Amino acid sequence: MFCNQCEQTAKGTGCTTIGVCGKNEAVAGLEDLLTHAVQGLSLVASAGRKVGVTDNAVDRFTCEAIFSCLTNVDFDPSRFEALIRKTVTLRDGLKAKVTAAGGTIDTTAPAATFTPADSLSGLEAQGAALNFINTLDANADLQSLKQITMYGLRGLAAYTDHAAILGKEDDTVYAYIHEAMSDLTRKDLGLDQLVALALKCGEVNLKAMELLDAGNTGTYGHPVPTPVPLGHIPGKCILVTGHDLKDLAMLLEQTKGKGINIYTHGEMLPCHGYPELKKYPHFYGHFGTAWQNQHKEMPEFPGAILFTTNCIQKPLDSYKANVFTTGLVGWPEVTHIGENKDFSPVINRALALPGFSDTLDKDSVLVGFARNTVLGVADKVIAAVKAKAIRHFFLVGGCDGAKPGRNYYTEIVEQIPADCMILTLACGKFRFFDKKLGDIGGIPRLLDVGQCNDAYSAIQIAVALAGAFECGVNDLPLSLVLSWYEQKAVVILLTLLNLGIQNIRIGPSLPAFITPNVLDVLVKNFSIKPVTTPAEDLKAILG
Ligand code: FSO
Ligand code: SF4
Repeated sequence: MFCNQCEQTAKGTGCTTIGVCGKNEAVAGLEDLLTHAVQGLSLVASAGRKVGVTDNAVDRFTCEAIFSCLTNVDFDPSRFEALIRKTVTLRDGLKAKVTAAGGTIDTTAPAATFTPADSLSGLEAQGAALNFINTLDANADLQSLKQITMYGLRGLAAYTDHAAILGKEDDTVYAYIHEAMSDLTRKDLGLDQLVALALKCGEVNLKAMELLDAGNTGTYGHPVPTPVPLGHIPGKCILVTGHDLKDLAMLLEQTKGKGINIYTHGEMLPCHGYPELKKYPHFYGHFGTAWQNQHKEMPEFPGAILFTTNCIQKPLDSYKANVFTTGLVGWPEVTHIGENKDFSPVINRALALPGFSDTLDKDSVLVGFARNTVLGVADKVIAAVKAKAIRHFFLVGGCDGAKPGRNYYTEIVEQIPADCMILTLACGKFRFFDKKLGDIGGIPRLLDVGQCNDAYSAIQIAVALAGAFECGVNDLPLSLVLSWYEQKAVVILLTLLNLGIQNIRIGPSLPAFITPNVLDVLVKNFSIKPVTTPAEDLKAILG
């Protein structure tokens, strides 16, 4: 196997025998084979669009298949087998429709005519033999650019899938995904064209995140400032992790009046700010921190645990029987809640487990500072900047992970001077989310914008501030200090670059799939820089 798509890749170069994430050789091969098969489906779908043939089932499925290959989503070989077979069935069905409509399908790429083996072991062998990343291009820089787009597509597919679940779709997004997956099979694209393809991924992702924002706020209301307890109360309990608001809403509805309290974990924390979710009295508080601490935290949780999107790690024996997955997440032998979203097995497990017997009074944290709330106090913020009460804004956001170098993010937040505001989002905030950083003129200094996908909200805040100050986003007293781990962060970075945002600092280390020459292009065009030390970076930013 070879996989280097995430930040924790082995030795900073690539996982070759087993993934640091727990992905084994079989699953790595199946992911590669699925990606190859989806390229074939995409070639047909792109040819179809040219003659007016589209198929929503194909569009939705394409995103599910691509999202399944994102880090920490699915580790179950049998689910990949089903996805690969369905890809080929859909491809062949669509091929017939496209041909009947007069379309021409380019079958020179092997992906267009790929035939899956009859057995799971046969598929695993096909996946291993594929040597997928090397099929992208023999030239290291072109391969690197194609990898950037491919990983960006995984993030884009995730957000597109989340939005579609809430009924928000746009054909331009699906069309790009199919076109880009097809383009990854081409060998005639040069450096500039592949840079453009990657930036286009960022552009389309802004649309996908806008759709998701509309889905979340349209269904559950705009988040409002809400204190979230970090302790617990006596009673049976369920812990929900991942990113899916709809799964949480359905679980809250199904647990009404059952004496079960619902706690969030990881990226579900911002859900407490949504009016249509916080209205449930049994939606109590937040337990634990970011995804990489689940082995330490989940054995301590005395109830059932539901994983809704990505971020699953191998469940330890001490709590495996309490774990359930839904949506695209999967782990072999863990009970999966299918599309009917009947959470009875989760509820029954929670009722069978002891739950909390005592009250733990701990601090609370404030969530709910997405665009509507922040822009609601924009006049105060602008006045404070003009009066020099606010000197600078920092967006310290992105992913958390296990590396010791991630202390950088805790330290920089601690060292940012008291006359600066800090916006944060995604799971990286768990390094500092419970710090008491005070306020400036009644506005808390630390504002939690939300999940990783709420980067859309942060962008809207920056654009609105730029409008108010009649300048460009790059001219605002705003610095972005980002952390990355997986491919949703890759696509968000592409979105920021496509918007022309300069001087982004990124860490804790640069992606293994970016070659020195490609990095050079990014540095020259966007002045992107790796993080150094908090003191040095603050000095460079604040002068
Ligand atoms: Fe991922 Fe990063 Fe959202 Fe985390 S982009 S790792 S679980 O911030 O949050 O999904
Ligand atoms: Fe390694 Fe990350 Fe790939 Fe897992 S997803 S195999 S940890 S590079």
